[in-house]
Amino acid sequence: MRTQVGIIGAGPAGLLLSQLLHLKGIDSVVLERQSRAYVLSRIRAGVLEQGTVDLLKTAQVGERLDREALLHGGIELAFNGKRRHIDMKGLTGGSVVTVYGQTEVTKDLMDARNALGGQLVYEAEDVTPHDFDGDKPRLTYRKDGIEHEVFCDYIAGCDGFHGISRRSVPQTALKTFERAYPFGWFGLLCETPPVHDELIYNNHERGFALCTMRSPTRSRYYIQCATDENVDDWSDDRFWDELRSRLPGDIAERLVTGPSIEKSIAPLRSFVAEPMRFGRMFLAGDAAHIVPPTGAKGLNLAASDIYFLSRALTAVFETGSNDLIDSYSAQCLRRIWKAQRFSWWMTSLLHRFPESSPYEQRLQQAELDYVTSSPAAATALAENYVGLPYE
Ligand code: RFL
Ligand code: PHB
Repeated sequence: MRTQVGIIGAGPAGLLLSQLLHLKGIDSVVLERQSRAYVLSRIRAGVLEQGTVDLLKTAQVGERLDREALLHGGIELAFNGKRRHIDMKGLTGGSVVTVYGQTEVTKDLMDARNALGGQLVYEAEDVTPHDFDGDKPRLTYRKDGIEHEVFCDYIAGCDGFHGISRRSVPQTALKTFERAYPFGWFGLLCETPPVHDELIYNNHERGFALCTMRSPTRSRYYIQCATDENVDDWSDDRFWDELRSRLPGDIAERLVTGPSIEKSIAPLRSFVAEPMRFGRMFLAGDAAHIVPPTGAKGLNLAASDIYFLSRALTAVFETGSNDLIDSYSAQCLRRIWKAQRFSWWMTSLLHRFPESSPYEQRLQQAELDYVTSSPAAATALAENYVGLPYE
């Protein structure tokens, strides 16, 4: 098989790239290890920056989003039993975020790719990138016991943190930066109305908790948990009791519980791999970087990488100019490191760290008080939360 861009991974990054390239007349093949149903069963992000929404519209997948998504102009921070509102819209001159699940984004992209005859191969085993340091890269994989080969001009590694593309690069060519946090997030999805019309980020002595949502009838809650916690040890009732104990009294009273649709635990990690280009292979999204979810930045960074990569590849194919592929890595990394900083800061502000001293806990309280009472500090939070500009 021959294509222009061979894409590894059918998560939001890979699908969005494939769709944007198609709309520019550039051909691609997407190879995904899992089944379509499995990809759609993963419950992840919920908050989209305006830049992400604009890019999805450019990709012609904004129709259902326009109909169903919720616009949020603020968030709440709760601590010491009090709730404080951060007026993101007011503080940023009108910017809002969009609440629309990653599952829905992925489904819309899959449907759009299928409608346009996109080549998506699910359950592709042993996908391997080859010869990307030369000018004839190729991908190999196995499907239903048969070996396949895809010849291409460029490879996009959009295969997430545990993917093969980053691991195929000689370790000497790669510099990695990492921080693992001593806790995870336990998430529960439920068909009940959200407890509040805005997201509530809760700092509590028993640990962080987040009240978020997918729609007016579907809510999503997270609680900070130990890294070795096991989902099977948590009945729904145990989860609801623990969540309620971490929420301000009036919110806890209003919480509507119900049977869980999904429960999962995710470890929290910060990670960056530099650079993001190796000859004719580019890394994008979680394949190159991970942020803890507290700043809601992971999916949004995957989208901004794809903005830069689709533009760079389009320039090469349309004009033969290498300028944008040459600057791809540096351009992405500037924005990535700012999102790394913000995600680390939000995580530090809101979680209970097992090793933190009474002095550090007082500092955290002072920071919460400052960020919710100083317009300058609140503006810094707001402008990062709604998303920094692409350029
Ligand atoms: P994905 O979504 O991991 O997709 C990668 C795809 O590659 C496939 N794959 C392979 N395919 C072929 N061969 C191989 N060897 C392969 N190895 C892997 C995988 O099966 C998969 O289908 O990466 P992508 O596209 O870069 O997208 C990144 C986002 O998924 C991620 O950053 C976000 O989910 C992070 N995130 C959030 N981001 C936000 O912007 N806003 C949020 O509110 C938000 N909340 C979250 C989150 C992540 C969370 N977890 C579970 C870590 C909340 C949570 C709890
Ligand atoms: C979500 O809705 O899943 C969500 C929202 C905000 C975050 C993380 C996750 O910071």
